[in-house]
Parts: sequence; C-alpha cells; structure tokens
Amino acid sequence: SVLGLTYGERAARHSNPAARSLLETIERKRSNLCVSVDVSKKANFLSVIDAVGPYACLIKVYLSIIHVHLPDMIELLFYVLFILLLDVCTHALSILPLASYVSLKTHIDIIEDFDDDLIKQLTELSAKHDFLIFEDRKFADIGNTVALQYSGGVHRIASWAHITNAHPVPGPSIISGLSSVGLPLGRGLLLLAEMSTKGSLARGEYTEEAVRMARANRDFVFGFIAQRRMEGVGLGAEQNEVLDQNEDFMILTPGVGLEYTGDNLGQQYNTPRKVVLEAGCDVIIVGRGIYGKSNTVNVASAQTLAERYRDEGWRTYEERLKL
Ligand code: 5IU
Repeated sequence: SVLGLTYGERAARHSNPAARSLLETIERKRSNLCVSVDVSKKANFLSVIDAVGPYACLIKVYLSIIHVHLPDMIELLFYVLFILLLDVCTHALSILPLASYVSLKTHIDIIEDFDDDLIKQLTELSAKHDFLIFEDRKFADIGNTVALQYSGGVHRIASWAHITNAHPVPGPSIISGLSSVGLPLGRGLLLLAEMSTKGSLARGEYTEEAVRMARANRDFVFGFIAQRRMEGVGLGAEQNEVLDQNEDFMILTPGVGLEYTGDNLGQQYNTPRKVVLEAGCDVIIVGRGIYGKSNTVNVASAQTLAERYRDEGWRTYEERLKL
C-alpha cells in the first residue's frame, strides 16, 4: 500500500508537476504541515507566512478574505455600478414582456482591479522558504465560469497558486474547466471529497462519485481534501472495478488541532496523530492552532507552534512507515 512508501518514493508515481513538487518538498523539508493562513490584513498575513514558512511544505491561503484597499474599493464600486446599469438596460430591453422580473448576477471575482504587490511578496516568500501555495478557492460553478474565475479576475489564481481545490458538486465539467487553465501551467487540483464540519453532506455516494471523477482525471486531480484515505472508495464489484495499483491520491486534511476539539461554528478537530496514523492522511492543514484566534497575530508564538505541529506530523509519519 501507499502507506509503506516514503513521500519521496511517491513523488515518482505522480505525473502532475504540482503533486510531484509537493511530495519532493515534503521530503526535503521533512514537513507534512500545511499552514492555513486565514488572516485578513495584508501585513499580518505576510508576517505570519514569513514566520511559519520554514516549517511548512505548503501554505494554504484564501485571498478573498483579504480586505480590498479603500481607493481600490471605490473604483471597484463604480465599475460594479456601471456593469449593473448595463445589465439592467439589456435585461429590461430583452425581457420587457416579463417586466416584473429583472435578475442580476455578477461574479465579483472576475472584475479586473487588483494590486499585485501581495502576490509578488507571497511568491517571494514561497521561494525564500521553499513552500508551495494552495489557494483554497473551493470552486463550485460550471466549467466555463470556473475557468474565468481561475484564470482572471482580481486574483488571477492560476498565475501564482500551485494548487487549488473544487467541490465536485457540478460534476466532471468543473474539472474540465479548471484543467483547461491549470494543466498547461503545471498546476494541480484537489477535490473536496469530505469536509471536517459537523453535519457535512459530503459523504456516502457523494464522496464515491468525487473519487470516480478524480480517477478519470488523474493528470490534473492528484488528491482530495478528506478525513481518511480513499483507496477503496467508489470501487463497485458490480462494475468490475478493481483498484489500480498505481493509484496514489494525496489526502490533505483540515480540522487538525492539538488543543481544541472544535469551534462554535461546526468545525471539528482531530489530533495530527489520529489524522496521520489512524486515518492515513498525507498532509495536516492547521490554521488557528498555529496563528491563534484573536485579531492580533502573535508571530513568535505562531513560529513556535508551527515547529511543534511540523515535528508532531513528521514523527507520526515516521511511525506509520514502520507499521
Ligand atoms: N477547511 C476546513 N474543513 C474542511 C474544508 C476546509 O476546516 O472540511 I473542505 C478549511 C477552513 C479553514 C481551514 O481555512 O481549513 C481550517 O482552519 P482552522 O485550523 O483554523 O480550523
């Protein structure tokens, strides 16, 4: 089984460049820790990443929670108003007979207005500390829309994020849309097969379908956000499906904490030990367990905790190898 192999040995089993590079980074840095930086102020965001970078193989970000600067915001508002006005006019003309119904739908993410400095600094930190960047965008729309969201808009995610993720809910077309942008750039995709939250609907047949979708797209989808390994999942005897011995999906697992069991908004935590040893996951994703819960980020303590999670994750992996 995959669990008997080292991360380095598994790198050669992946054709996707982002997957290979992640596995090599894990091996080189002896770290299976991904730090999740859900910090909304640019200065804090960058200083946490600079502090924890040496201990992480991967940094997970979600750039939409970074506040837009005020001047940008005003410009953005004018732009949105202009688009809305245009949309109202065209809608009003075309659906005049149905005048009671005017609907507007925008994707604010695909509007061009962004200061690239944050991306520049993030990319510099990624080179300085030797980690990959994972934008936790959780795409969930039709293929055409996600391709636009991934390539363009404010954040131009595909241009800097080595890895991103998507909900399987729209079906295989979401992978086609994203891979049309990401594959030529050497990017990789994770599917959200399960969630860590209480009452999650991503279970049972939904999870099985997610794994089947990934199997059909192994050049681009190299793993899952999940709480356990997926080797046997979605293989039905009735369809004569057997496990391909070369299959090696990476499992990246959020909901990891040493101290807490959850928060008051449905998050549930497991220890690194449980996640890596019992559930056989490959990368632990840790956020508030490292950068804390308050608005004022304590960089020194984030650094100490990142080191602690890295050591715990790596020790447990070495223990797993010996099983
Ligand atoms: N995240 C989860 N659970 C999931 C998925 C994503 O916690 O099932 I999918 C994200 C949310 C947050 C990070 O960005 O992982 C976990 O942060 P904390 O360690 O602070 O709970």
